[in-house]
Amino acid sequence: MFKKILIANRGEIALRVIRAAREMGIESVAVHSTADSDAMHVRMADESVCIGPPSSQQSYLSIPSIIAACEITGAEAIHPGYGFLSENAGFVQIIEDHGLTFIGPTAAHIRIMGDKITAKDTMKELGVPCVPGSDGGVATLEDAKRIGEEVGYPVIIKATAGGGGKGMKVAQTAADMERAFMTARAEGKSNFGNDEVYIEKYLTTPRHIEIQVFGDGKGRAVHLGERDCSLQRRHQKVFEEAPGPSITESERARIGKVCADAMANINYIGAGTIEFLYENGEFYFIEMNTRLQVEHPVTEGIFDVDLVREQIRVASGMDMSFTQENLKINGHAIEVRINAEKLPNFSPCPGKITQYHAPGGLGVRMDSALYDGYSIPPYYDSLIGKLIVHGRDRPEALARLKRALGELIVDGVDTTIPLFHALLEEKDVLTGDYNIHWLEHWLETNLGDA
Ligand code: MV4
Repeated sequence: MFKKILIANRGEIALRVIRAAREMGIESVAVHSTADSDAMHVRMADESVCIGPPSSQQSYLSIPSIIAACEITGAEAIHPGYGFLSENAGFVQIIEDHGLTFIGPTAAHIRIMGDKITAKDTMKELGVPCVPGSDGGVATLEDAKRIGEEVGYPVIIKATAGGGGKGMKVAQTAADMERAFMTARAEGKSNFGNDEVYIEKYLTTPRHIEIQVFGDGKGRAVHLGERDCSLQRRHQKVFEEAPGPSITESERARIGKVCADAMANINYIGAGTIEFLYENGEFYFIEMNTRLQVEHPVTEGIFDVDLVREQIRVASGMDMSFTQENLKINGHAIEVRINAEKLPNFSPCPGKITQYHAPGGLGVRMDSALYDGYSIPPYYDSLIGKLIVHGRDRPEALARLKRALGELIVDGVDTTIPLFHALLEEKDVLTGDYNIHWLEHWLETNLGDA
């Protein structure tokens, strides 16, 4: 096992990793920008290294600075958290070239899943059900129109290098194809330097269901059920839960096994998430994320596992501490993302926290790097906390969420807390009857959010 690891991240996820390391008897090294000298992850780690000025580009994304911080402190492995360098295959290669260990998948797996066409080809080959559409890339408008007719409109054109909804255009009819195809290509080119696109049948009212997988890199892999992350605004998730309210035990077992077998087959190592659209009882693969995700705590809640501890174990060559047979779901968990944002438009709202009080009690977990007097810098993501609740069933988790939100105090900046108070009054949220468009419709109707 490692004696010391470096966390190439900030905020709540840096604390999350430091905590797991400490419980394992591993020393932690924080890195930080000059804007984060007073940040909680710097205080909580055993050691810290300043790696650059405020801009992410010159600090949390600066590979030479992070490698140098490892060499200075003697850290043997790097945990990337999520975002920043977590899905950067070049970073993984450089880490390995320096004789260090990346706590995450191989550069090859990151590369495969980072290119959406290659990811889909690979998953299809492994027996994972995919959205019907083009086999691979579509180079010309003629081909695009032919595939549109074959698949049937509406279709969606997606940039192979895309993500976060960029480079994605719906064509409602054949007449719409030229505009959609050209725009998707142009967005792929300008955002990612890659104009290759592919085409899928457009599913109109799906849920976003993602399967948590975990591999040991030696041919063993398990699944830890699904999360329903359908409540999103502009591709930013705001409310996530596990298990999915619409997923039956037999569906979970079936799609879970397909995913676990696929990961075993490719010797996947560490945590991963296989994203599906779910409509009319069918799962359709869209993408795979080769990292620990923001919403991983809901899965930890219902399976009573520490996913970060498992990531560190397998990265050091140990086995996972669970098997598929001893992974059993207990109850229901919900996470809400507390962002420093002003409603109704969710505009970022950095500033000084004049008072912070975290909720507590049975079944409540607050993952946050906030403290009284902390100043949220304007340079990074607006996520300032995650409130995760667990109950014996969904109604109990919802009641606990409402109770815990009532205890939570974040003064000094605007936050998304009022949104959750309002959502917990909605029948569709209480019954779990929502899809990927529900929240944007609700925001338009109730807050006038464009
Ligand atoms: C789709 C889709 C409908 N049909 N693909 C959005 C981000 C990217 N990860 C995939 N996305 C979608 N792909 C087909 N074939 C609808 C979306 C989509 C979406 C997916 C998940 C959660 C929220 C969403 C919001 C809008 C569109």
